[in-house]
Amino acid sequence: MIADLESYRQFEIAEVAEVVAGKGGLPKVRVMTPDVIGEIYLHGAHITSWKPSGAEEVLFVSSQSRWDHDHAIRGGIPICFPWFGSKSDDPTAPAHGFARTREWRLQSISRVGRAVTVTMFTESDESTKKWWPADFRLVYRATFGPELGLELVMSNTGRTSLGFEEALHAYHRIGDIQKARLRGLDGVQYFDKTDSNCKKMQQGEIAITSETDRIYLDTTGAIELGDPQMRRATQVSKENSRTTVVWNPWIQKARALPDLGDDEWTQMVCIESSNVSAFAVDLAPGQQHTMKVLVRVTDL
Ligand code: TA6
Repeated sequence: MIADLESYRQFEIAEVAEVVAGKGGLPKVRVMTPDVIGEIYLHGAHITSWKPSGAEEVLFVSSQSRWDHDHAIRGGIPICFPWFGSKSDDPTAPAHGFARTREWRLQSISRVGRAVTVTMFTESDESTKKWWPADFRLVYRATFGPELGLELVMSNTGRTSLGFEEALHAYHRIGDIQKARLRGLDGVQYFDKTDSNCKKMQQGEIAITSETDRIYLDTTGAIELGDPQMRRATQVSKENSRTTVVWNPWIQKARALPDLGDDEWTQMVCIESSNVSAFAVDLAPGQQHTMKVLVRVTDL
């Protein structure tokens, strides 16, 4: 189904940003300037491309991804909210929450220096309350430029306190998972989801040699992803985020996922700035919480 794009014309900036029909006819904002190319879908406020000038595409998107209203896009940066993974008190609830399959609303597109900021939002309604009783407003600001800046702003618009989890579940495109290394988590404790959630301690840099699914705890530091195959390094820094999830499905899990190509596990690694598990966020009525992420790429 091709979306009616007329209502988005008012937001466009000539020769900078436009709203077009993307894959599956889903509307997306396409940013194209001499400094950067970027894409974000209204479906899930889902970034699917960031390519600063002089660099190759930074994000991985699966060739098998589904592009419809009922499924999350496989790749890019899904927003997990208001719970991470399965919902503890309801196994029928959608994994990673409902934000990544909602149709967000476009609030504005603005140009700031060499960057373009796209702002989208979603709010509580009957369909969210089916799963989660809270009143909330979630605003997402994505700034495409020589760096990628992300801000997830959560407001408790209700009269009672609430608790939520959040993750920016970024799929980083890499040349070869077996050569990639992640630095910045040395000495940090983590839950190993591939080993009955055993609590372990990271020693040194991370090399991915099998299915990896870890929640690093109480960590606010920056991560560096070294990719000798693509001769680049990606730095991910963050604010107001106390957990980092690292994921690669490896062979078997990749085969089991219908929307991921059997061999694509070699070309991606997820680095997820988040507040999950024991670091879920509590918000009193009227309060606001902002998680910020900044991504940079440099040549090796
Ligand atoms: O972030 C890691 C993780 O929670 C893994 O356990 C794995 O399930 C992955 O997310 C993908 O989840 P999805 O629901 O998108 O298939």
